[in-house]
Amino acid sequence: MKNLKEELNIIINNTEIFDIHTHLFPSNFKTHYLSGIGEVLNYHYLIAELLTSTNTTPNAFYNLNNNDRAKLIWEELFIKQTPVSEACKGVLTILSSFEIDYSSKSFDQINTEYLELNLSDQDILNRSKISNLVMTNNPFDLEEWKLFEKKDWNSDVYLASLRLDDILLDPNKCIQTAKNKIQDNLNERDLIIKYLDTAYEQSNPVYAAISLNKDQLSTLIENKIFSYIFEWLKLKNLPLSLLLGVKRQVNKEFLLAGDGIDRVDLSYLSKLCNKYPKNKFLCSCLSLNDQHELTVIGRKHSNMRIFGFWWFMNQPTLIEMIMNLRIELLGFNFIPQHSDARVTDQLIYKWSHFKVILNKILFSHYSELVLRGFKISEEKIITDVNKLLSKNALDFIS
Ligand code: FIX
Ligand code: ZN
Repeated sequence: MKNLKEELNIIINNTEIFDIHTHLFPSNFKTHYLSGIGEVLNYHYLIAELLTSTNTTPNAFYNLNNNDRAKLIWEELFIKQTPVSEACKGVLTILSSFEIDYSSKSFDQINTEYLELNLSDQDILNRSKISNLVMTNNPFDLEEWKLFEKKDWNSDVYLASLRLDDILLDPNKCIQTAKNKIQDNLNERDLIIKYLDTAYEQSNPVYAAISLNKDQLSTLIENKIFSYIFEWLKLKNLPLSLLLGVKRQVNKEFLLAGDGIDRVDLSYLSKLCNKYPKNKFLCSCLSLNDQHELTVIGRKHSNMRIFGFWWFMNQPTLIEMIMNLRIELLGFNFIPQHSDARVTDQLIYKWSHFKVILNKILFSHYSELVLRGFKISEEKIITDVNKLLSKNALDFIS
């Protein structure tokens, strides 16, 4: 084998990716599809950075249109300040990957050059080597759910997931939605299950998902509706993805940029895995505090699979440390990353930044094996990288 680092680079860049959690929609779903450098600059990670590092008030910011918001973010974070945060670097990665020389240019100039690229969503998926991605689909958001009435998009590439947060946040609204759609005299529990059945038939989801704060996690196990949902998920062989440790709206004025971290008690995750041994769980935790315990839980329950570095965890320093820990405790038996992309173009930076870390980490682990006389072949690396970027996720959801 040639130089290990170079070999790893080639294999990582040639391996197809299954992106297990995004907020993307196909381009034909025009009301929800987000793309382009203006939308990239409107990312809520950058909005939070703007609102906490400049004199711009949330009110003044949100009164602007999207174009003016992007312009302001570009001026404040990229021209007046040094764009050194991970979210800022992401924007620069996207621009430089298309060889757009952004230095001393205004947002309008960059936007014009970017629009001239005329990128389709499939161009971006091809460039990032994404074979499939999982959307976030809320069956109780009827506008968003209209996607499944349309047939002009590729459901082999864009896979569905059923986002169930609303059942905990607003059960009455969900029951009403189910009642309107099902038109049957069922009790509330059966209405929800029947509605989920319909949603399942329409969307063919690969998992259901829910994000939880501390209290929601500790009470999920005794939640009446969810006890039936767990039964239903088991029948459908559908994993439940648990996104743990978000505290919504710690600063309400920031809107989508105002969510923070909550402290969760992961013993409830273990309890769920034990109570529902035939159900499958995916899990990602938002706080660094929970990562060690989560990894140990990953060694104790074969019906739970750790995935990704969610949101505030998606920082290179944390990824490197925690991914090493995961490998040390679990081998390659976890799903190391998801993009959480909201704008299609973000796939470029989310995955290219991760690949740099993956290369570094695999290099150090393989080097240690070589020191112990283990033979690393090209074939072995291809198998491992494929597991990490695709197969582990596919196997768990199938
Ligand atoms: O709940 C989620 O799926 C989160 O990923 C989002 O709500 C969050 O706003 C986000 O974009 C994080 O990356
Ligand atoms: Zn998400």
